[in-house]
Amino acid sequence: IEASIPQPLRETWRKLAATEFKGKEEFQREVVRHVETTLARSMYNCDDLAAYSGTALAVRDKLVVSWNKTQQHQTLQDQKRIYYLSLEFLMGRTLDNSLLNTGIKDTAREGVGELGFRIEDVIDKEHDAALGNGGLGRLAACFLDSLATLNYPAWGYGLRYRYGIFKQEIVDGYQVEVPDYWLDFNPWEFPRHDVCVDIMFYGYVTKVSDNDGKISHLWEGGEIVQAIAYDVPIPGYETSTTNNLRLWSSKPSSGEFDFQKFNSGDYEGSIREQQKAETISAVLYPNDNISAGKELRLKQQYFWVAASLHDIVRRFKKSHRPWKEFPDQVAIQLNDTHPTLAIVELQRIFIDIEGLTWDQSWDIVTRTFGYTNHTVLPEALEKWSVPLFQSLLPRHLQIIYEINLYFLQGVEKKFPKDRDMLQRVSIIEESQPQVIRMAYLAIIGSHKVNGVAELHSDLIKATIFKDFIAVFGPDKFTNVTNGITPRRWLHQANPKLSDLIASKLGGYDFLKDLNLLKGLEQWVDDKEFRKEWMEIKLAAKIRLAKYIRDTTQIAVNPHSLFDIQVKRIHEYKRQQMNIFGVIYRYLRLKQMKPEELKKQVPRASIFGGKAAPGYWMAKTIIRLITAVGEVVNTDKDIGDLLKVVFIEDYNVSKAEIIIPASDISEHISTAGTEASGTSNMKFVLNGGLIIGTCDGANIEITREIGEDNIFLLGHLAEDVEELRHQHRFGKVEMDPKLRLVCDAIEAGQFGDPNIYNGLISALTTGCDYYLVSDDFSSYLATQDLVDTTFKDKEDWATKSIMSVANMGFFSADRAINEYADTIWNVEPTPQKK
Ligand code: 475
Repeated sequence: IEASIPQPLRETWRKLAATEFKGKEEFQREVVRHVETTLARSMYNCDDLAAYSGTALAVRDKLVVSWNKTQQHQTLQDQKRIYYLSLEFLMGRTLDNSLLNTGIKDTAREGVGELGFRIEDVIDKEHDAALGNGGLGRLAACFLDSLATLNYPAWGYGLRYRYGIFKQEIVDGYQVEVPDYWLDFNPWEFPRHDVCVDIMFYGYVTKVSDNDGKISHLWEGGEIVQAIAYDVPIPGYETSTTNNLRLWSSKPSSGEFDFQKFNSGDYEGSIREQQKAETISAVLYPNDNISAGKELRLKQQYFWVAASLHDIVRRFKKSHRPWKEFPDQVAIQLNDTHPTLAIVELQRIFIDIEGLTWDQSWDIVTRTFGYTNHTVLPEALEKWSVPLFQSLLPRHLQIIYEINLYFLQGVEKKFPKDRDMLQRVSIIEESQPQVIRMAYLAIIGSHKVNGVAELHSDLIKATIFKDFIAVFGPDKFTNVTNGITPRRWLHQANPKLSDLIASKLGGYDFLKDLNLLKGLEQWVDDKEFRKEWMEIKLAAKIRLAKYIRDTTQIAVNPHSLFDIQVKRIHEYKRQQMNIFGVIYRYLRLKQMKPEELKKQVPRASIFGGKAAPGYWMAKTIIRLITAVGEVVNTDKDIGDLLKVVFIEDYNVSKAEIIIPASDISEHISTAGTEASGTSNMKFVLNGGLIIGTCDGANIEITREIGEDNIFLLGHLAEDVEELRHQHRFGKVEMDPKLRLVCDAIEAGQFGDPNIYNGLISALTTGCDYYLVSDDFSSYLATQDLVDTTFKDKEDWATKSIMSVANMGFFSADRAINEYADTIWNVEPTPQKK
């Protein structure tokens, strides 16, 4: 590449090339330049928001330098790249993260300080990039951070939604959804108007045969929408590697503008088609762990997958290698089944466009893909109706039928005459109408399938994918336990704790090798250290208490036990069990004599999380929480002994304030339902203890930190089936304590009881599918144990420190290295400085 540009020209470019910051003064000059020129403001009208904008633009300019270098370097290295396909990237804010990862936070703090601003206020002006629902989307964001930090050549591919997850407002105790228009000012993205791909929908397929009688398929006559790339730089921590996240935005293709209508005066009609094209990337579906099956969602999936594959294939073609080397250059990871169409699309590209045979093509395809499953909940498993597919993607449906045919022929050979088996593993489910089981397609088209925690990976093998073990053998299925990035979830969210740890471990290396935390064990008996540790926790609680007072007017005592459950509201996550427990506590307190009351541990029960807009039961749970708060928080008998708070609009930036402030956090899903959970890891890494069920990653957290340092409760996954069976046959009496709670609700102690009919009948006539009744007494007893333990401040501090010291395993870096080793077969590409 070098040689193609004449020497003198090269030198001129080099001399003028953009460079990294050389110090505070240059940083300041750049901030002021952006405020004065890019934003056309001045010192007289520069508020916090303008200061944020100027700072972000200055930092962004520098990110671009390492970003360009990394991309050039990776292209020259020409080795295998990882492509992480995810419909969700829950990034949160970028400025603080960029400052920390590039090591210029101190410069920035001083720099903006001298310009009259506090860096915290500036950072706080940024709008979250909330292109995700919950765990799956945030995992993708943590993985991008680790991929860059570990110098893997990796790209994320997603959709550039104009509206991210809705903003939640609480009005009269109920959730109200407000659209999240976040693109007013987004300095972190770079439109690539030159990178655009035409994507077709609908149309028809014709068979044509050439002179040799070779048959090929033409898919034509459909509607065309254009995909435009927007690139987001992803800087690693303390490395020059800056990877790329490419998000696709939809717009009408130039051919779609209806000039005839326009000329005849129907201006509105002429732009109607255009608007239709733009709706594809307009909005993120707000469902977590549920598949809604809407046509627009399928359009989003194909649009994003087709654009991404076009890009990947184009990049591969530039290397002029033979097709069979494709899997040596490309690893594509499917984040759940949302991008499963990529398997079909790549097969289509190879056979319809590049002229490979079916077998050549299928071999390449299956060596390219890996599939990660994130849930066993039946309502979350994607199934698309065949008639919908037939109309939207007729050629893809044919290919799916063919994949299924060859697959079933193989199964038939292995299990002759087992018609039941054939029906069970078929990609097509024989329902009315027929549906396509996307998870099965993803398994068949990938070389590895993984779950996200040990229990979960075992469960998928034993239940939903059992037959596929028989077909493919056990080696295709594996586990990669989730992890979190310690950069955002410790260093950024809790800088004081990170600094204290660094002071004892002799530096910040633990942020890149989290196992080094083990060194904290040596300090567990150090008086001064323990004191500082607990002071940092208290400071985080004071900060959260202030936030709660400012936003809800509720005064919580920072010395009370902070019991936090923040996550999407879902029956399987059992926020209802938590609030029932709070009600039970309240009823008990109301019965106590003054001398007894004095012995109680004051508590603040803090909730946060969004309910999917159409999820009635989840919304009812929110209403019950706010209603209990209204009663309890104003009860003069109770005072500080119990406060109930619902924090509005839980998101990534709020998580950064909330998580460092927990004494205890709740991860109490019905055993076997939460695939992993990742906030459990974040809370423990910040010195909070957890109360939880034997579910998801709680089990591995227990293994790592020791069972003395976690409060486990409830039945095991292996008991669940039998318990549900008993409920269905009416053999379970409701737990008497839960009965008391239901009676209080039904008596109207928390307002109109009719509101909660659904919630209560789920426990009775609804057969208590999530087994709240079965776990309730265990839950209450364990909460009592939490109280007792909390009274012993020294014991609590020891548990907190020992837990953090043993959390190394839960770094997303470890998870990414496992993917690289066992699934992608990729090596890091570090650059020399
Ligand atoms: C699990 N989301 C957590 C986390 O592995 C786990 C999004 C769109 C449509 C349907 N579902 C989704 C999920 O399924 C999801 O977020 N799953 C979560 O993935 C990361 O830690 O246990 O519930």
